Amino acid sequence: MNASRSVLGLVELSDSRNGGGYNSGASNVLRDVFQDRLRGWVRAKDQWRLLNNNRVCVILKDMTRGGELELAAAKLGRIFDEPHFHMGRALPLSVNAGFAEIKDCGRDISEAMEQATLALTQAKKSRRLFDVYSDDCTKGPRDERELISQLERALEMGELQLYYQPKVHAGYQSLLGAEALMRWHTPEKQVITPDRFIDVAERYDVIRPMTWWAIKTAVARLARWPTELSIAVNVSPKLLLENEILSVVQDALDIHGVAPKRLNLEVTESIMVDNQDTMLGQLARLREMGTRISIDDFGTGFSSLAYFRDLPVDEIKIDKSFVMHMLKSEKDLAIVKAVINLAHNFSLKVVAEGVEDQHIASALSELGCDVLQGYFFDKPLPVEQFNQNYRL
Ligand code: G
Ligand code: G
Ligand code: MN
Repeated sequence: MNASRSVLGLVELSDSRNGGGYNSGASNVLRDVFQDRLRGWVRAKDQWRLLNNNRVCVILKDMTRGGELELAAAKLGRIFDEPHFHMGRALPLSVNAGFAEIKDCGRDISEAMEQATLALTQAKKSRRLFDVYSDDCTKGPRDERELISQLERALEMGELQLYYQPKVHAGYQSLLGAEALMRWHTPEKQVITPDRFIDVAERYDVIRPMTWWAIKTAVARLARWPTELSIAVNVSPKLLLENEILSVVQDALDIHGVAPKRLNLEVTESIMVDNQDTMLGQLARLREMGTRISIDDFGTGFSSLAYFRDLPVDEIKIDKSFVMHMLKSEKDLAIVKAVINLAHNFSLKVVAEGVEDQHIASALSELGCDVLQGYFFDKPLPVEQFNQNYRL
């Protein structure tokens, strides 16, 4: 593993200050100022080239992985902090940058160029100074151990956040609550979704403190939301093999004085694969405490009709793979209908996930589905945004 790397950066001067553009005289001046200041930023060993009047491509050589890129980006910000004074007028300057690692050292930079463009777009969209492109193989942890220690640190440093995706009443489309979905905001200002870390976290036990954190955070949130709203937290089946979850849930509810029925725990069907008795026992205890239990991703695992008879649960969530295509695929529609009817016969509520448009929402409502969740209503949102959208 090489300790250093070359990074391609795109730096763009924004020219839309004060609502409009600069006049052409000023924009020529700015182009010169832009280049002058960039010269104060790059090091002798770096290469750079003007792509157009307000965009440059930079190749930063020998960047170590220990935060050197972030330091360089911070310096870029400082260099453009001061406005430029032209004929007695202050011209504000502002830049955005996108960075990407050059994997194929020195030869083909077109891929890095594309990735840096994506990062730049992302940075502009989110009004950040810079963004760094990442995917599973470039940036990010080299191996699982590294990911685990990063996750442990992330938890300690408060880098994990719960995003909230609304669950709405199928008939009235009114807000019933939300599913809490974890996001990791890294110091490099990336937002990493759980598909990149939950599996590994489960294998290495760090899932335990992460889940306890999620439960406590969700319950604390419930204490600040109207009492008719609920929050669902995803719980890995293996945590049902131990008693600890019982006290974590009970303590959180007691501390915040939250009614247990407002906390929903989502578990996948795999609870029925191993250690059935233990898991069912724990679910029953959680339910006796008053919390609600949902079976998540229903239909994708080893679904068995016996679930309807044996599982101490309140709600079934039909997996989005059936819901998303139910208006194009007769078979998916048949599955959705069957699950709704069967669940209702056992007095279980049915949630459809993956509701992406109005047609699917109406169809589900007509089929008697109880609760809807999906991009049609909202993506998982940071809590501030959720509160704002739903006036909480
Ligand atoms: O938005 P989405 O990409 O958020 O979630 C991807 C998957 O990660 C889902 O299957 C979801 O169940 C899982 N997930 C999200 N947040 C958590 C969490 O807090 N704990 C566990 N165990 N799984 C989660
Ligand atoms: O816990 P579960 O596996 O059900 O997690 C829900 C996952 O589904 C999350 O990754 C969430 O971001 C995603 N999701 C939620 N609504 C939609 C949707 O309408 N369409 C798609 N494609 N994914 C969705
Ligand atoms: Mn879920």
